[in-house]
Amino acid sequence: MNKLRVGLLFGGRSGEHEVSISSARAIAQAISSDQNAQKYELLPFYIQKDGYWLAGEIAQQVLTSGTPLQLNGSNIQLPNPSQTSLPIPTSPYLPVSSSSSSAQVADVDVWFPIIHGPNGEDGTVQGLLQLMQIPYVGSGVLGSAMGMDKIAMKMAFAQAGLPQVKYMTINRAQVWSNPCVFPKLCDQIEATLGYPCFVKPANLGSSVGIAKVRSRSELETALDNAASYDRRLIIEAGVVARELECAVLGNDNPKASVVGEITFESDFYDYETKYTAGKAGFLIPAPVPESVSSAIQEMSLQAFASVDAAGLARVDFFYVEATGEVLINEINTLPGFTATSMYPQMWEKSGVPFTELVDQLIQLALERHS
Ligand code: G1L
Repeated sequence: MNKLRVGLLFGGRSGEHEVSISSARAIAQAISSDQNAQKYELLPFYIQKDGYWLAGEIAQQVLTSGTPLQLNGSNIQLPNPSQTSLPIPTSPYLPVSSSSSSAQVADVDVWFPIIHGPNGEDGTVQGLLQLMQIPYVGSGVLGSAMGMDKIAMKMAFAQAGLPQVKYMTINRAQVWSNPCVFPKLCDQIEATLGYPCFVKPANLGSSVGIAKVRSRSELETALDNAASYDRRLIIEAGVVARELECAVLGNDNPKASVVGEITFESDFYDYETKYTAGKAGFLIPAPVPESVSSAIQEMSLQAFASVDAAGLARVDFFYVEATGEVLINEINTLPGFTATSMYPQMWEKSGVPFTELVDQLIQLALERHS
């Protein structure tokens, strides 16, 4: 039987380059594990921080070492150093010309894209794979884009009747244009949401540009800063709550995992807390009443459908213990995927080990494509 060739696409131009490499390592191991090796052959494709695609030996080396390639090193000669633009299928950035041992883009039967779009706007990688007409793991263009845009996501949740924290959306022009308008905008935010509140760029993952603000001057600074990351901003009311998460797996009949809890000592779950060992802890299953976990599982499936997610997603919630309220925070269609990340851990505790999870995701990609 011919093995299915799995194109593992990782690295990329996003701020989560290193997370992508760690996730890809874990997935590569699972694909090469005893259980999966009879079915699948791994073809690694590494996208450097400058957008250059590398296949074969070099990509395998990055996976093995777990560290990014140094740019401008001896590893690669750019065809045109000034041309660091988008890698598209016809560009010299893709390994399409035959160099005997290297895998080719055209060899891939199914893509496993562990990656963000080039400018933080997502759905772009999925659009490229869609055009190639090859099945790929995870959500399509719409689901991926919805999952990266906090405003579009909240609109979908609201339409689905899912309870959320109070929020406002504003744009960069309102923050930057008229010095007479800006104080009124701040007044409105204070009146509607109060302090503390969170200022966030609408698009862009991994807590970049996010600030918790407790005063007018902090609000002004945070708005100005967030506006430098994105044209559209979102401001959310702060809640005193526990943070619970649920993993979803499937396409049209998705399943929800056991519920997990994130514990942390910092003020909120920021970039440093998220990626520094020991700063955050997981409790799986979360020690919450059964009524709370079943509500979360139900809401997770609704959220998954509301943004047109496919394959997998991690859905994050606030549990306001004082009132018993459960509020949806966000859906992540590109969750961290290292062996110790929350998403695979929640499935592990639900009876789906990592190797089987990777197998199921590939099968779901094929199912969705056919
Ligand atoms: F391919 C999947 F399964 F859909 C997929 C794609 C991307 C799973 C997880 C991710 N995660 C990421 O891309 C990352 C944000 C962890 C690194 Cl950039």
